[in-house]
Amino acid sequence: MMKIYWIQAQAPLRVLALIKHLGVEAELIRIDPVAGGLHTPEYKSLNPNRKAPTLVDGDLVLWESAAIMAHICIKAGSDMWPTENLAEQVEVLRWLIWNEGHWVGAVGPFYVEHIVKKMFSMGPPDADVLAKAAKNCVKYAKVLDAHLEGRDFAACGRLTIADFALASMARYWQEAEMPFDDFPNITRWLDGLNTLPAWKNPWPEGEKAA
Ligand SMILES: N[C@@H](CCC(=O)N[C@@H](CS)C(=O)NCC(=O)O)C(=O)O
Repeated sequence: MMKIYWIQAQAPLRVLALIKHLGVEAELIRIDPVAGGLHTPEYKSLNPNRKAPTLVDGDLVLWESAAIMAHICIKAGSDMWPTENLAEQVEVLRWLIWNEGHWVGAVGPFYVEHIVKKMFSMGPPDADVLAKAAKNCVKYAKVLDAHLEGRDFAACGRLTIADFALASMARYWQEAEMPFDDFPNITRWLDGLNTLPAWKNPWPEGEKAA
């Protein structure tokens, strides 16, 4: 059985939501980052970045949540990572790359200041950081909002792993005070994703919800 090492944070959240959505069984190993669980020699040998998630499937050790999601889809035979229509695969790839290259940096400061700091008792949000982050967030929110005009999903006209990647920080937009009030297509798309039970509650049974 696949093993997935996770912490309660947005990158592992994508993978946990995916396995729940697809009904894929995996051994879920929760790491406590506050207790140094990402910095043990054992974990470092799996993931030299000392980040979560990490997937172990037989001899395969894989990190980067987008790659992990693609691997899970291939194993489960899910077209949330298209493998038959390669034009579709390129479309999903474009949004996965845009996410890591631009969107994470655009919404990340809001997620960190409001959500991560609260989760790990790291003090109040830094207003200066947030004021500086607003312009970049709006710049890329405009791109995504325009793309989502008339669309319910980021790529291929259906749910793909691109949605889970793009929405894992943005899902917190209200509590994180992301400046999305003028971007109704983004908030409509996020509301739509929340109708999926596995997206709404991605955490394993019995684990404290974020
Ligand atoms: N691009 C990576 C991001 C991994 C990452 O940054 N994980 C964060 C949680 S969202 C983490 O492990 N943070 C703990 C730390 O840096 O100590 C992915 O998608 O897997």
